[in-house]
Amino acid sequence: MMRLFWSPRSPFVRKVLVVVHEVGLDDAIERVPMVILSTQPNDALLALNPLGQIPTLVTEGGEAIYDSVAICHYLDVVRGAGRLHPPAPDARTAALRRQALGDGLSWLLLNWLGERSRRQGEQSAMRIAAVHKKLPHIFRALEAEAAADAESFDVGHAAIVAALGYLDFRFAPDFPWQERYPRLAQWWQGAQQRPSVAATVHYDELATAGSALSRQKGRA
Ligand SMILES: N[C@@H](CCC(=O)N[C@@H](CS)C(=O)NCC(=O)O)C(=O)O
Repeated sequence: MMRLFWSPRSPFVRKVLVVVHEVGLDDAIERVPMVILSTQPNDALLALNPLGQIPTLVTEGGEAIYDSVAICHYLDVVRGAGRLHPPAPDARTAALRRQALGDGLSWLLLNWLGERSRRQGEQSAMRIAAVHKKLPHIFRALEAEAAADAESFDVGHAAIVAALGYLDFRFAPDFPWQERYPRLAQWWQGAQQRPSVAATVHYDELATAGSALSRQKGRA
């Protein structure tokens, strides 16, 4: 069995899980739960991945693979048929750019969440303003993607699903994107029909456990 160091709250993990399901490898991967706090790097994870981040995949042979871009490539191209990484150079470049767009949105949202979780007086108004400046640009690009490419699904689409899912999971009332970007909303609704997307919805295992950890800062 491969092992995936995992949390149901991470958008980068979700992208990998969408790929896992698309490639049909769900039964070949054991999920190892990790509570990740950016303020408290985890020693067990650092021993496998010097960045101390999830997702980290460990193969049957004991090789650790990170980050999510490399894991998706490994699962799809090395273990699967490469359907999510189109072989034609131009299409591959477009898929990787789409992946960067989705991952970049996830990264921005994680930073926004980190900033919001600080006490009021410690929050940086400049950092939050920078997030709000970037978001419309990112969403216009996503809206254009949705219009141009309604049917196909590659690793970039998996990254976009993960980022939008994370936005709804953490920020839904603050950024009602579905009203503002109707083509993207339509694409998103269509994507929900994919078994890989339906099977990987976020949840907060800490909130449901009522653990004190859920109130700590720096969580994904
Ligand atoms: N570039 C990485 C980003 C992964 C990442 O930021 N993971 C977060 C959880 S969503 C994490 O492990 N944060 C803990 C840390 O950075 O110390 C990827 O694509 O896998």
